[in-house]
Amino acid sequence: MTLKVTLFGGTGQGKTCYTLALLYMMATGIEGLRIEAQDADTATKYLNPWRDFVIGRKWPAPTMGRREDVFTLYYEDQVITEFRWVDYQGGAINVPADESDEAAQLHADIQESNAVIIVADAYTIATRAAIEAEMLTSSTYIYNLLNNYKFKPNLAGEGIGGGITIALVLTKADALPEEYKADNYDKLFQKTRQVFRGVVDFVEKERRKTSSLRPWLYPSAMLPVSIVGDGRAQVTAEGEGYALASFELVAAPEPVDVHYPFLYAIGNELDRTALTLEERVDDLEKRLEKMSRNVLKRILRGRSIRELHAERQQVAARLRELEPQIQAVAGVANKKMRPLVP
Ligand SMILES: Nc1nc2c(ncn2[C@@H]2O[C@H](COP(=O)(O)OP(=O)(O)OP(=O)(O)O)[C@@H](O)[C@H]2O)c(=O)[nH]1
Ligand SMILES: [Mg+2]
Repeated sequence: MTLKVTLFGGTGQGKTCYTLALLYMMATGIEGLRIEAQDADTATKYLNPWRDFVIGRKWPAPTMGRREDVFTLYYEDQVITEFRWVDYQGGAINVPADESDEAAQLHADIQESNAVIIVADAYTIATRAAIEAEMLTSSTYIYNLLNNYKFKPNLAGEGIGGGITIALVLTKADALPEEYKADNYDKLFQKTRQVFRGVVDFVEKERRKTSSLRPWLYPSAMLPVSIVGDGRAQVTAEGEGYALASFELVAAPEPVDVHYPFLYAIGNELDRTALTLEERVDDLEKRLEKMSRNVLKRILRGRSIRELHAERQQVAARLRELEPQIQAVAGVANKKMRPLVP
């Protein structure tokens, strides 16, 4: 039984830093929820670069390719779900699926995901012209991928599996100019909605259509986070052209708010499991058969569509059982996050 969370975003947006901080924070547990890596080696793989960051004050190296690991989410001593966490090199977004295995895999990951965590650099959003920020955060590419694999199939009435939870993580918030932090980040949220308007507009249109009786198909929210904490990193060079701003750590890091987007993603998936339970195998078949061979092969990984359907049903049923226990925790994240559509 696995839930799938795919983390992606443009080059240098802070995906790996966010992952390291999140796994570190959640390893010891927050409000009863705890993440455990599948094996000791996986834990070490994430803890080593985190140690080099905290003690050596060294940022992690840019990601090469794609990295997928299996974790288990616990509430107290109970297993809630396994989840597969996928971290991508930013470049994978900007390449067509028929030209690169990496890109085809990303497309498959998105189609298959229960939730996506989109990582975008708040400092870039705040300090660069909107049109440049769109290119640097890859917001248009991200919209394009979500549109093809999640939005469009759903609009065509091909079943409910098309919905998805979207958590937008706005990284490097510690470095934001004061005016972007004022009024609880009001200016940052405004500019982010402009930069990500493809996604925002889609979610807004869908929201108007959805009846209040059904769980929301596209829960979407954002939150500024920092893995270092206010005043603990300094800009060493402003961004220009393709180059993003660079930062130097000047004090021991104290991560801020990193766990909320993750809890939001998991919590909303619980709400949406009712939809997955309604999904019919022929709907899933119809949807998947339209996909390019290259992408479909990666979604199925040797399983038949029927087997995939059975697995999805199983995850949904299990999550439903555990819903009351973790709803309280997810509720806190829901309050903390800012809706993408105001
Ligand atoms: N000030 C500040 N800078 C950050 C923070 N998180 C990341 N950075 C900066 O952003 C850079 C890129 O972060 P990564 O996590 O490597 O970015 P990525 O999205 O994984 O990049 P690729 O794997 O190359 O696509 C870091 O080297 C830091 O300079 C943060 O919380 N605060
Ligand atoms: Mg990375």
